Formats: sequence, C-alpha cells, structure tokens
Amino acid sequence: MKYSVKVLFMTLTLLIGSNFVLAKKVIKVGHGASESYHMHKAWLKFSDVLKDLSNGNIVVEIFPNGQVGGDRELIESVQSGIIDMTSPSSDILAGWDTVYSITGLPFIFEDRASALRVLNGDLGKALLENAVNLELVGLGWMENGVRQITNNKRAIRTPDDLKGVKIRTMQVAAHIELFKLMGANPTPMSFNEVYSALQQGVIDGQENPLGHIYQSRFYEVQNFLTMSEHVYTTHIVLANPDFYANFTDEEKSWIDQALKQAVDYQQDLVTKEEDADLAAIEKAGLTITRLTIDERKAFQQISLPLIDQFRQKIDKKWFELLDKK
Ligand code: TK8
Repeated sequence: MKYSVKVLFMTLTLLIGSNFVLAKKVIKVGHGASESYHMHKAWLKFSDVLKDLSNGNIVVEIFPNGQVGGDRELIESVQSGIIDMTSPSSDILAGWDTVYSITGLPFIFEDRASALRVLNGDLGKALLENAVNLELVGLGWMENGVRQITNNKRAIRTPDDLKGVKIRTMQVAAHIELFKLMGANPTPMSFNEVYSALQQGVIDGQENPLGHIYQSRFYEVQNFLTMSEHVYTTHIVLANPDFYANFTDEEKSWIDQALKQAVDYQQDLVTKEEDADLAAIEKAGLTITRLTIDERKAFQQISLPLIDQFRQKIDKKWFELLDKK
C-alpha cells in the first residue's frame, strides 16, 4: 500500500510537471536592431503584455542585435522554423517578391504620417496577407523610420556630392539602383556589419533612420549627416505558419492585442526620440546638412526613372492601393 501511494504520488508529480511544461508556449523572436532601439523595446512590451494575457503560459524569448542572423537570414530562419518570429525591414522581402519594394521606393510617401496611414490601410493589409505566398504569416508593422544619409567624405547637399562615395545599403535592389543613379558606389551588406565596415573604412557611409544612427553609434565613426529623407522603411512582423497554427483562436487574439499595444508604445517612443536623437548626433560633432525643399527635389528628380521602372515590374493593382493614400 505504502509503495503504491508513492508510485501514485510520483506519477502525479510527473503528470503535473509535464503538463506544466506542455502548457508553456515559447515564442523565439530574432531581430537585427540594438537593444536600445525602439523596435526592440516594442518586442519587450509584446512579451510583457502576452505574458499577462496568457497568465504566464506564453513566453517570448528575444534574440536582438543580429545574434541569430541579419534580416535576410532571419526571414529564412522563420520560414524554416529555426526561430518563430522576426521583424526585418520589409524591403528585404523584395528578394522573394518584388512587390515588397513598393513601400521603400524613394520619395514615395509625402511624410511619415502618410506612410503610416498607408501601412495601416489597404496596402498594408494586402502586403501582410501576401506573406503567405512566401511561407510566412504577416502579423503587423513595427516602424523603422525615415532614412538619412551619413558619410565621412563630405557634406552631401546635392546628388553630385555622392559621386564615388561608397555607401552601404540594405540588400534591396531598389536601393542599390537608387544610389547608383545618384553616382554613389552602393555596397549592400547586413546591418550588423555596418559599424565595423565604417570604422575600418571599407565603406564611407550608410543610410538609416536617426534612431539607428544614434542607438547603433554610427555617429562615432561618421562625420556628416544629411537629412535627405529619401526612403521610408518599416519593419514587418512575421511568424512561421506551422508555429502560428499551433495557437488557439484565443491565443491568437492575445498575440494581436499584445502586438497592438507594442506598436502603440513604439509609436510613442519614435515621436519622442527623433528630436533628441538628432540633437545627440549633432552634439557628438557631426556636421548636419538640412536640405531646402528645392535641394531635396533634386534628389527626388534623379530617382524618378527608378519609380517608372518599378511601376513596370510590380502589378498595377499594388500601385492603385498605394495611390489610395
Ligand atoms: C535591423 C535592420 C535595420 C535596417 C537596415 O535589422 O538594415 O539598415 O534599417 O533596421 O532592419
């Protein structure tokens, strides 16, 4: 009797133990940005909210800083299920489907507000749904931001000033083309190689939103910043389809709620941080070049053939959605 009680007790312990382990679902998230970047903070918020909503049964593990790969590898790792979720710059998906070039075309949005309107509208929705064709689930948008050029050669005020400047771009055909049109020497590479490439002089410059220029400390190895506002980038939140299918409807609604809160929180941060980032970069000693409307138009003018080229490449239904803005 004594023996069987003990066995019963052990069996119960094991059952409860394994149930406990089974009940927990872990979401492994990888991304390429630094831990002080607002997109990382958005993931932390996502994790907190999801933990609360699920009573601690859904746990989010975040691997920042490109620890588990740069944007391209992160997408592949989510497709193959090595990690569960990621938030690369959406333009990188153009390597699979050209339609993802559309939001990152130069000067395609008037300003940040209109970019956000489009992403939260029909075009954004259609782009998220389209991810299913790439073996991915598109769940939402986490902002990246308006891109500005930094470099070590000279102050860039006209497209001509970019002649011969070796500038890192994302691994995005439209951006490589754009900088070729401007006479620069575009060098695509993963985000996490940029700092040391700048430091070692492998490249002269790069282009990114102010948040990255500050949080990834590019200002330590750059002398000039031009407020070119040439491209708007957004991070797309992606999940592995099989992994996502394992969640119940209730859990999926928690994921949606957590993501919404994370994005709202991030929006708040972005608005608050932009001015402070610029001030900090200026204080670090960079020469800041602010373009007049006409000067910015000169950059825009040069990029027009690129827009035409992509209007040919991408089905017009996508541009109709874009023009609904
Ligand atoms: C972070 C990148 C980064 C992007 C880039 O992984 O590569 O320049 O702006 O935000 O997605």
